[in-house]
Amino acid sequence: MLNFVAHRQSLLHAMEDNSIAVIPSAKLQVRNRDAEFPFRQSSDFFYLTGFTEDNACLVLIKKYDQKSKSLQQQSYLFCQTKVKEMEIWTGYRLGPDAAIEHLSVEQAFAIEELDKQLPDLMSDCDSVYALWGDDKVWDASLIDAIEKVKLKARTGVSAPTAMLAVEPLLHDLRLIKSDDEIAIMKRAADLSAEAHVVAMETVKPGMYEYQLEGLIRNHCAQGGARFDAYSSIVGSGQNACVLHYTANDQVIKDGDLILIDAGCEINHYASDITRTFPANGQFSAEQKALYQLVLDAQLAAIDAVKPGNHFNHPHEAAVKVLTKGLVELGLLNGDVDELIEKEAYKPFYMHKTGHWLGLDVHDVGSYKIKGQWRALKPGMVLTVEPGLYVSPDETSVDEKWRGIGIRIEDDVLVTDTGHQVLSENVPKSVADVEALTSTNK
Ligand SMILES: [Mn+2]
Repeated sequence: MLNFVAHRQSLLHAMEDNSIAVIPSAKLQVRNRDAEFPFRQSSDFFYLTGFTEDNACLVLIKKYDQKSKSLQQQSYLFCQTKVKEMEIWTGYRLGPDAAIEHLSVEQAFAIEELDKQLPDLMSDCDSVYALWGDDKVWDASLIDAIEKVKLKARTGVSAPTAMLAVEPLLHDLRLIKSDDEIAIMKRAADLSAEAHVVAMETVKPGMYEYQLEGLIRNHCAQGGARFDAYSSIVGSGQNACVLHYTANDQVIKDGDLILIDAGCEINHYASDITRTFPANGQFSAEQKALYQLVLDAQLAAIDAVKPGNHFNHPHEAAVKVLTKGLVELGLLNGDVDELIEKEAYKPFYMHKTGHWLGLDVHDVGSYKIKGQWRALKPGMVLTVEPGLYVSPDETSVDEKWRGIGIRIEDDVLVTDTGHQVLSENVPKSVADVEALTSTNK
């Protein structure tokens, strides 16, 4: 069970004395005209409440109480009230009364009360924590509330004097996952892994890319995942060289490699897996050589995930293997160390080797602290995803290499002693991939 109360307590603990934090839910987003996307809660709001309705706001207060002469920490939730007619149209609402018990907040009110109550709640607070800059309308309403407190100055009330970003505190908490969070992320990775295997077993030249996307979506839904963690990338042939290809509307051809970057989310936690495999069950010589190189780079990078190393160590390990291999295969010429220094690999490998993973697929948490790469610590989860992409127009290399795009991505947890690959259940050796993709051919 995720412990949202503990998440709030940790944030309150990190906040300055005499401060208030105001964190809104996500809003419904329009897809077209009056049709909306399915609602997805804001990750920050979910982390602190577990509440999945829109039109809500969490207020955390850490204030010195004159009566009890002690520092009081309280959580208030503002949410939609229960209105039968509205619930008939848009669904069940928890309502403020039930919220107190269900979400273990000290008080809960109708969302319409928020503007009225904010000036009182902010009174005598020195600072206001918020996600400043996320939403200009929201920013304006908070500034308006601060102004209203200032107008009460003659009554002896003092107004906040500092507007602070809540992100450094909140996102540092989110960066280190609890055992409960890790258990959910493992389930998401396991389910996505199965879905990738299904795609490999089913692929055939002549299928549309989006049909593989549909297979993955269906498998994850049957396994209990309502949503994908992000839009799936299914790129066949040279489409694999487009890093964020999501058109997924081309026919898969005999001889194509297919790059699938897809992962479901479970209870708002993401998985993020990429595999690249041959449509007809057999790598060509060039495809196999580049694939093996990316795999070697990925294994070296995964090896570098351990406490004591920093975030960029896996990237450095991958770049070293890739550059050396590109020289051996004749795609680059020169001294390996000099080529790394000059970033000569960049036409073929232009992205970083990974990112934090959690409630968001590109999860929060800074990558550097005071200019230094962040040290890896147990409980962090990151992706390890080197690739090689030889553009169809890359005239500096022999024609036989052009149009090949490969990426291999796994989700890796930092443990006390090293790492655990959460997505280990998708095979990736050349032999295993050829065996899987040869099924039913
Ligand atoms: Mn990724």
